[in-house]
Amino acid sequence: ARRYDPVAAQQRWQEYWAAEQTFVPADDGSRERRYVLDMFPYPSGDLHMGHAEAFVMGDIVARHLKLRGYDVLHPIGWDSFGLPAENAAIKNDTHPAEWTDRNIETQATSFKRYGLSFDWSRRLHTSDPEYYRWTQWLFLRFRERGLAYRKGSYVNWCPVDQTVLANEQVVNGACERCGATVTKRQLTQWYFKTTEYAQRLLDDMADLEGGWPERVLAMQRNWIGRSEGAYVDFEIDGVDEPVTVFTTRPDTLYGATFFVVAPEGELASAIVADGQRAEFEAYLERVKLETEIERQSTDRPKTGVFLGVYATNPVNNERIPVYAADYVLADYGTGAVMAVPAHDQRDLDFARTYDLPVVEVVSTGEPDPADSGIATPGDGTYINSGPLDGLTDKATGVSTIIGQLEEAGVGKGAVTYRLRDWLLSRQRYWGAPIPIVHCVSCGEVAVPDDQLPVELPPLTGAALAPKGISPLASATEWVNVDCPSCGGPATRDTDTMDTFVDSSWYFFRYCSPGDVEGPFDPEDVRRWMPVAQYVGGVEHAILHLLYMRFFTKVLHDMGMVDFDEPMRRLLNQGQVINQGKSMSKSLGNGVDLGEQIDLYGVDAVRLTVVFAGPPEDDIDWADVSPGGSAKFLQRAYRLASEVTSLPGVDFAGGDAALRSTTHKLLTEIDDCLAGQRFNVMVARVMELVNAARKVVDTGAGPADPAVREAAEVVTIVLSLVAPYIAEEMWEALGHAPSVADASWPIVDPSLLITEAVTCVVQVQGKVRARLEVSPDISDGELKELALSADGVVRSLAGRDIAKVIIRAPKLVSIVPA
Ligand code: ANZ
Ligand code: ZN
Repeated sequence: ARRYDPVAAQQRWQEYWAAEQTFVPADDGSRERRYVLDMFPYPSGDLHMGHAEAFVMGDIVARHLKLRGYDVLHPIGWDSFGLPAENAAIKNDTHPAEWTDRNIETQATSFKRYGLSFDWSRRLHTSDPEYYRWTQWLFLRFRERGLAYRKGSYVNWCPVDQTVLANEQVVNGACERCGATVTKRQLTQWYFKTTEYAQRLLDDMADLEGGWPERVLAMQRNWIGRSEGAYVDFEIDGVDEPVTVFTTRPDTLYGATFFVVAPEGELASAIVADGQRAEFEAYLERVKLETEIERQSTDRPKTGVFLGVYATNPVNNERIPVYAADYVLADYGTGAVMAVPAHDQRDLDFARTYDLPVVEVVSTGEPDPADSGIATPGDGTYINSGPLDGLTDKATGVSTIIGQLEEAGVGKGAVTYRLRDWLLSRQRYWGAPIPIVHCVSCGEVAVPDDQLPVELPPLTGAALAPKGISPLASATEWVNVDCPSCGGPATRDTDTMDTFVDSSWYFFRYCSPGDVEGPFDPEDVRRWMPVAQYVGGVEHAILHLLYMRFFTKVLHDMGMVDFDEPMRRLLNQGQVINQGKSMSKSLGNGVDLGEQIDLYGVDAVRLTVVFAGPPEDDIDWADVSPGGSAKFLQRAYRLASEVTSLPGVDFAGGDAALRSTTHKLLTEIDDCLAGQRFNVMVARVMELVNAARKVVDTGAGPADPAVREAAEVVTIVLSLVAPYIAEEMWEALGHAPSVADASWPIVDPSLLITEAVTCVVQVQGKVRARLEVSPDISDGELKELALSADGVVRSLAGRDIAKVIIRAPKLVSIVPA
């Protein structure tokens, strides 16, 4: 038998697939369409083991659907804007495109070698002007709908990258990209109004149940963070308008003993009494240096400053002191809280530090918080609470107070969300310029559509170095333009968009590559979308997956797409680790994908990744055996190359036991594919190779048609995981290329019945019938068969039955009355 040579096969089939456009969908309506999508890569160096795992999972799904007869769209492109390219350009005194394009070419070559069934004709790069023209176009459409706007506020600032960050990009108080501690800055920035879609983003998750991992849905739900409660208005001395707080516990209003506002909000500096201003401003300076995480940490001593004014509690007219304290955040709720120290621990800690009264209004049976220092947030009996006294039901307590507030016109029931508007301005170069011009007379003016794209001016090297303002500001010729509206002198907006904007719509573009009329043709999208299967890392559970859902909903409201959710199913593959740890340079435990491929071949590496465990689990490279995978592949190849019957031979005459094994394993393989247990699928293929091997070596021999049937099933199923060797096997079996164009084998249910067992049926101890039955027949089925058997019916001759003893599958004993 021939041996399989991975290197030659890899070369040969890559060329074949490209020349024959094997993986370019027909898109002619002759077959049902399916869209399989991998989260597109960021071009940071060559592909690594993580890519090897992620992309093989999507490839299995795409190849399987194609073999099942679907017209499959499986595109690839690059998320090619972003900071690392810019940092590399500064270091090497080049343009970011240089680093970007070089890495893209490296990755593209590796993707091709890795045997992924991509349609290369739809390839896109988000940094191409022809792509970001439409990113800008979409920004303008969002702005027309009031969904993109500019406002000044304190924003997250990365002191190393010298740019602002969205809340989602701050992880435990640190910059998601570089790990630097994030600080705050007052800046005027562009935002997308994600908050307007908060409730829909929550509600539509119902459609994703079952298709998306539960933990991703939980993370999104948590991030959106819906809270129910009430707004309550408090009069404050010397302030004309009442100040509103958001509370989840309006039922504890009688226990509010002081009032707290966020130090950095506008309110604090507006209401502070003159005598307290100096102290307040000193405090504010300190707070600005704190990180969000510090401010929200519960075990930190509470700090704050009295503002010299009092608020009036609307239900009992009690006057309570007003403080500014850092545990109240400016951008949550209304930036002001009524403090109920008896039932909120942060308020209690603050009250104890500043010697403020603690009034219990819910008696829970636990010690009085004023003595214990432990707040009691639980249920109990209302006390010291006017009309609520004696009541025990919290829901009634809440609704009673809300009713009272609404009647008096000093509050109302309310819902708030933790989700913030999406801050999309970045003070960096390598992103899509914001297509706005600032004119002295006209203000903010949109760049007209026919002047898009606003292309980046060609800056390189030191010109890109972070300086706190966008590098684009230094490109004076680019910045200074005529106002599109009045023709007067104006300047371009110098910020670029967060790269998450680019990745929020790329999947639409794949449906209409190269469209010059719009970001995509709605007709093309209607044909292909929603995406049947999306594959990518769980690190995107919040950022990307929330933003792209938001974009889809806006496009829906614009009438450009007719669905609300773009991805029906989501698979989060695990990570590849080594020796129990993430691979890293400092640990020296990195495994190089290219080296593994050189050593074992693409097929063996892919098979190893798939066989290692369920797709969602992490793979420890220390526990796997690519050498073992390579050996198995040689066994599979040998089986196919030894088959001597001809293609098209009638399988019916083949070895019955092997045929039954083939169809049983195929049933299980189908189940594995449906449940995405690809590792178990590989185990079943291995069993099938062994079963066929036995028949070749010690049974009917290689000419038996059942051996061909088994080898063909092995080849087709293996083509999902190990596409190169599968092509060679398909050819060895005498078929015309390519196995990617074969049809998925169909289970013959009649072959699933395992060797029948003979069941003896007795009437009064005498054998009256023998039945051929399945070994796993149920008692009920067996009884029915036995009672209707000819010999039994004759022998009973209409008599009643006293008793039927069933010992499935071998014996039924009938006792007549
Ligand atoms: C009075 C009260 C009594 C509260 C009580 C809680 C318990 P969630 O559930 O996370 O939405 N709060 C409101 N705005 C805030 C801000 N900007 N910064 C810090 N805290 C703020 O939390 C809502 C609760 O957090 C609100 O209900 C308010 O305190 C506080 F026994 O009001 B509560
Ligand atoms: Zn103007």
